[in-house]
Amino acid sequence: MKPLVQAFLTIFIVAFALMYGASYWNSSQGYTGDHTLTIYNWGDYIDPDLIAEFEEQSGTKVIYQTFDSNEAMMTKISQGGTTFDVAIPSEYAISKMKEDNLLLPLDHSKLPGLVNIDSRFMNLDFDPGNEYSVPYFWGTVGIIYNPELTGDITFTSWNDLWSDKLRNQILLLDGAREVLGFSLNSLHYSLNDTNEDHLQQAKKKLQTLTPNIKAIVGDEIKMLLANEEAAVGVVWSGDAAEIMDENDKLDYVVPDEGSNVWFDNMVIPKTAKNLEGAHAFINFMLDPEIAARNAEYVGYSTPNKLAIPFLPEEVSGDKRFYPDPELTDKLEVYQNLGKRMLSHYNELFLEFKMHKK
Ligand code: SPD
Repeated sequence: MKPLVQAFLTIFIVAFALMYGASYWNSSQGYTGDHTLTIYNWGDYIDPDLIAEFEEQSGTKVIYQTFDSNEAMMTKISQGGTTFDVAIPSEYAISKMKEDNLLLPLDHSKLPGLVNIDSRFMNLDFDPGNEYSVPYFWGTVGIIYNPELTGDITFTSWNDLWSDKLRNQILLLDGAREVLGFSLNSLHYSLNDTNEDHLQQAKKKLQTLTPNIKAIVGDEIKMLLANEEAAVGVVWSGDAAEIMDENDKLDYVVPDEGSNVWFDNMVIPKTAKNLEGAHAFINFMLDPEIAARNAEYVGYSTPNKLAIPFLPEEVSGDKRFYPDPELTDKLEVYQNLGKRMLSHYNELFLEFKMHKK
C-alpha cells in the first residue's frame, strides 16, 4: 500500500473509532439525543403509567432518576457530567439555581397548558413571570398522628411533640429546612431565621426531642406510619394524604405557631440536551386529566385548577390538603438564604442527627 493511502486509511480508522467511542460514552453517561428525555425528580413523585404514556405519545424514551433532597439535587446538577432535561426542585432551590445560572428560561409558546394553573401558584417571588419554572405540586409541612396511640394530645402546637407521652414515637422526615424550621417555629422564630443565637437555640431544642424520636427517614416514613410502627410523624402534607389513604385512623394538622408552605416546580436545567422534549413533557404534565391522575396517584395537591374537577370531591374538598389562601398566607415559604447559610442549616441538621445516634 502506498504511504499516502496508508496514512489516509489510518486517519479514517482512528477518526471512526473516536466517533464511535464518543457516542458510546455519551449514551452511557445519559448524553443522549432528541429521542431520549432525562427526568430528575423526587422519589415516589409521579404515576409511572404517565411516563409510559408520554413515551408512547411522543416517541421519546424517558430516563428517570430520583433524588431525596433539594441539596442532593443541586449538588448533582452543579457538579456537571449529567444531562437532566427536566428537574423538579422546590422554590428556594429554584431561586438558588437561578442565581447559580443552572437553569434555562422556558419558551412559554411551547407550554400552552400553563393557562391551566391557578393564578395563586403563578408569578411567585422565587420566579417572577414563571420565566424558569412551572408548578407541579404544592403543600405544607405538618404533624400526622394516630389518635388511638397519642390520646388527648391535639398537636395544635409544635411543642406538643416534646410531650413525655411520646417516648420513641416520632418519625421525622429527613430534611434540614423542615426539621430546623419546625424547631424555630416552636420558639416563635421564622423558619428563615439567620440569627446564629436563634439557630443554636433551635438545634439545642431539637436535641432535647431525641428521646421521642424513633427515626429520621426518607420515603419509608409513609409505610412506617401507615403500619402504625410509630404514633406521630413530621411530614409533607402530600405524604400525610397518602398515609391516610392507607390508614384512615390518622389525622394531619398544621400547628398554630405556623409552618412552611412549599412549591415544587418543573424546570429545565442548563445542561439539558432535549429542549423540545423537555417542553413537551412539561406541557404533557399540564394537561388537566393527566395532572389529576398524577395527583391521585401520588397523593400531593395539584396547582392545576382545571384538574380539580377530575378529582374526587373528598380529595379536592379536604381542607387539610387543599387549604384556603387564608391559611397558607399565614405560612412561610422557604427563602433562598444564600450558599453559606444553606450550608450552615445542613451542618446544624447533621450535628443534630449525630447527637441522636
Ligand atoms: N416523595 C417526596 C415528595 C417530595 C415533596 N417535596 C417537598 C418539598 C420540600 N420543600
